[in-house]
Amino acid sequence: MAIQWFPGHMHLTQKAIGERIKNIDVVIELLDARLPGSSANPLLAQLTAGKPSLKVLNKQDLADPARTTEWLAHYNGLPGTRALALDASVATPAKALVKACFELAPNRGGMVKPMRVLICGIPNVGKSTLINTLTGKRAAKTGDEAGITKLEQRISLADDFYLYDTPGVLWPRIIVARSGYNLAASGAIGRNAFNEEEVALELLDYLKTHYATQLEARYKLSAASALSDEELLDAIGRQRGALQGGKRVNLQKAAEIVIYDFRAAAIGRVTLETPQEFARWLAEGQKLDAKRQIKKDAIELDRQIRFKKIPRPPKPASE
Ligand SMILES: Nc1nc2c(ncn2[C@@H]2O[C@H](COP(=O)(O)OP(=O)(O)OP(=O)(O)O)[C@@H](O)[C@H]2O)c(=O)[nH]1
Ligand SMILES: [Mg+2]
Repeated sequence: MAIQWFPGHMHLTQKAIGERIKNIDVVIELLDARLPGSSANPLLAQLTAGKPSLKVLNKQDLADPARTTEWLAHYNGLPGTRALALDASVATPAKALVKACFELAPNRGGMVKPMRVLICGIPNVGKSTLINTLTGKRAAKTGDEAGITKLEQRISLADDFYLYDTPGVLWPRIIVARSGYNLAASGAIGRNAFNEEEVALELLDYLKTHYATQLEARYKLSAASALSDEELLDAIGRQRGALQGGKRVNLQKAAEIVIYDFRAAAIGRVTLETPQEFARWLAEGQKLDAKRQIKKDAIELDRQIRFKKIPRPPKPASE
C-alpha cells in the first residue's frame, strides 16, 4: 500500500513558508544523500520558485560516495541549480554554506540588509543539526525522529545573518511508490504511518540487487540475490535471533533490525536511487497518477449527472 504522511503541522508549515519566503534571500533545501530524488519536495520547489537556492545533499557520511558524486553532477548540470554534499554535524564544510549564500545574494549583508536564509526539507533530514553546527550552539532542538521541529524558529548566525529553521514537510500525495518506501526507510515518515515489514522487504529487494556483497557480509549470508525478499528477511531474522515461539522468525523484529541497520549505515554506505532510476520512477508515477485522475474525474462526472446537477453530454457523432 502506498505510504502517505501529511499531519496538520506540515500543512501549517507549508502556509508559513509561503508567507516567509517573501522576505528570504536564499533558500537552502536539505536533501537526504541516500535518496536525493525522493527527498526533494515538489511543493517546496513551487513555494520557493524564483529565489536563489542551494541544494545540500546531507548525511553524505551514510551514502554511497560514488552515487553522491553522480547526484551532484546531475543537480549542478541543471540550469540555475547549485548543489553540494555535507555531513551536517561537521563544522568546517558546513561553513562553506555561508560563503555560498553571499555568492547567491551578493547585495545582502550589513545591519540594513541582513542575509536571511530559509532552511527547509523533509522531516529528520538534519535541518536543525545543520543550524546548530553553523552557530556552534544547541540553538535548535534535534532528534532522531521525524517531526522534532514543530514551529519556525529564527536563529542569528551573526548580527547581519539570520537562519530560519522550519519543521520538516512532506507533500499531500506521494505519487512515486518507491519514494514512500525510501522515505520511510530513511526515517522521514512518522513511525505509525507505515508498516515496517513492507518497508524492510522493499529495502531488501533493492539492496540484494545493488548492494548484495554488503548485505551478505552484514548478515553472514551467501547468494542473497538468489533469495526472494521474504526468504531474505526470514534468513536475517534467524541469523540475528529474532525468533518467536522457539523456531519461527519474528518478522516484525527482523524488519526493525533491517531498517535500523540501514539508518545507521551498518550495512554499509548505501544510496537507494540513481538520477536515472528516479527519473524513470517519477515518469511511471506521473503516468499512473494521470490515469487515476481521469478515473476520478469520470466518477465525479457520473455522480453529478446521476444527481441531475448537469445534463449528460451528447454522445460523439458516429462517422
Ligand atoms: N549521520 C548523520 N546524521 C545526521 C546528519 N545530520 C543530521 N543527522 C541526524 O539526523 C537526525 C535528525 O536531525 P535533525 O537535525 O533533528 O533533523 P530535522 O531536519 O531538523 O528534523 P525535523 O525537525 O523533524 O524536521 C538526528 O539524529 C541527527 O543527529 C548527518 O549529516 N549525518
Ligand atoms: Mg528540526
